Amino acid sequence: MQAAVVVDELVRCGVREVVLCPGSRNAPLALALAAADAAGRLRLHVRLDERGAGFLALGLALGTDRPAAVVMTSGTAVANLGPAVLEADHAGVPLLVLSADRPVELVGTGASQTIDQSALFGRAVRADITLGLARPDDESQNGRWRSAVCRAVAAAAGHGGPAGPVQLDIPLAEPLVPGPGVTTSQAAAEVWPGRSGGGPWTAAQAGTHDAPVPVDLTVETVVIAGHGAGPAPELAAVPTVAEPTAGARENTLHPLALGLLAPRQVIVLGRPTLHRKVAALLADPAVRVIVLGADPRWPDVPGQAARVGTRAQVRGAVPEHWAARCARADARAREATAQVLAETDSPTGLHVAAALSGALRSGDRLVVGASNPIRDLALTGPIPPGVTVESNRGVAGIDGVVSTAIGAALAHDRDVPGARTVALLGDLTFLHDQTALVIGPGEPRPKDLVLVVADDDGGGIFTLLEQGHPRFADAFERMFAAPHGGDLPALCRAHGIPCTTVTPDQVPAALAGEGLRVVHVHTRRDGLREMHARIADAAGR
Ligand SMILES: Cc1ncc(C[n+]2csc(CCOP(=O)(O)OP(=O)(O)O)c2C)c(N)n1
Ligand SMILES: [Mg+2]
Repeated sequence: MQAAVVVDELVRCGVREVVLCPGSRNAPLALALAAADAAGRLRLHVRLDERGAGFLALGLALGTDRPAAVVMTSGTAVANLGPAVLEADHAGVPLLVLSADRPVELVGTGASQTIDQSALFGRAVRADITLGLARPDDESQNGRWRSAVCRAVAAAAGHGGPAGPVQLDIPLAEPLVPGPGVTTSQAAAEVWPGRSGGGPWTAAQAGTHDAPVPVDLTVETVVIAGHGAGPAPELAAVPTVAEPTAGARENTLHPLALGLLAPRQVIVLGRPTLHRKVAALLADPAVRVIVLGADPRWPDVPGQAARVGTRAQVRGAVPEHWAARCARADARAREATAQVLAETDSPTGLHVAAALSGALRSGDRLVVGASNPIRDLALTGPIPPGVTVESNRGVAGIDGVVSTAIGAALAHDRDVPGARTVALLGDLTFLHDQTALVIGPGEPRPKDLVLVVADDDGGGIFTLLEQGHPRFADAFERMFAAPHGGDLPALCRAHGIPCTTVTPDQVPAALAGEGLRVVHVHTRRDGLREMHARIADAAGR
């Protein structure tokens, strides 16, 4: 009864995508979810690995813009949600973790698969709610359970603050399956009623906080549009350094162009996560920094922000000489990047990113892995307008990217028939989430998802960081690059996933196809440090 009530109320609250990881303690939830899936009230995805399942739900939430849930058994199964919960916290993604639990009196008794699950995710969750143990025939629990579900969904969706993860812990006692003779659908039908009309028990009213900040545009200004930047049409004329996930922006400025400019004022939208030149600018005490956004944890790493609000109330116009200087610096940086790429024979991740951005079309969804791929796209873009870009920039982990891409693709091709999702990721990122390729025969599969893997046999990004300096060459390969020497096409074959190996210039043609597939590109990282130095040098001249 309790599981049926919880699932019914989740649906009433608008949850449509649920990921289930099999177990015994969560059997009541599994059976209630199976019935809801069969009735078409939600779509269920069954996965073995809870870590990937969390990211799958995160991708589904990103793709649908509404809370998605992940359900697992007790013990380490719940702890495996740590990475996805932290990402959802920092990126503001509505992720509901429904953890089945043992009755509280079993904690600390030596009972199997029993840990203290309350507050397991600490301050990373927006709410951490534990349901009471079901008492037979006590219908007064119906409202409590339903209101708790509504509270959990509202907290995840961002009621009174930013969206984020929520844990709903559900202690369950034996019997964990319905009595003799009762089928899955009969058990699901035996549910205490929700509100008449099919709506939620408690409808949480949405509202917005409006805090305009006066901004004088006659000062030499740039906008830094970071991860999660919202629309800001009043700033459209201001030269903008946009991360790939910031959405389409007008008057974009290549990140390397910043070296040629000395803006006096910076307006930050979303959270800057990528460029060292941007970090240096935001740390410059001579620059006036204005941060716009609704998150109480506004981004201001060096502690230099002068004003914080939700939107700009602009005065004056962008001076023509400033707009022209920015446009020239931008063109210079773009030419320099394209020129060095054309001059470099050995294929790199930058070549793959350049080929890929040129092949994207409006309506595509692009999912990008951390490490070099997102930086390569930022340097080689521009990504065509109408492409939605997702990347787990909350904590910038290389974990869970394949699962996130599958979730985003499943959401995307469900909402937009014929829609394509493309992911770009490194080889280590791909290998880190191998279990994402384990998809059961009856499970919903992406209709059109192509994973483009730039395989430089290790972590190419480290060649660009301090540890990539030649003086650390003796330790570098093993300690940082961590080559795997693996055969990625063979790994794909083991999971029945088609994989083609191509060169960077063949990437555009290789994108065509259907279902889940991999496009594998051999790239090199040995010349990357020198190549980036040449681009930066040419862009700064
Ligand atoms: C979960 C997690 N573990 C470790 C790291 C540190 N890290 C950042 S980039 C990277 C290497 C990624 O290599 P790959 O995916 O092949 O991309 P490349 O840099 O080669 O383009 C590692 C290990 C991280 N960000 N997240
Ligand atoms: Mg790599």
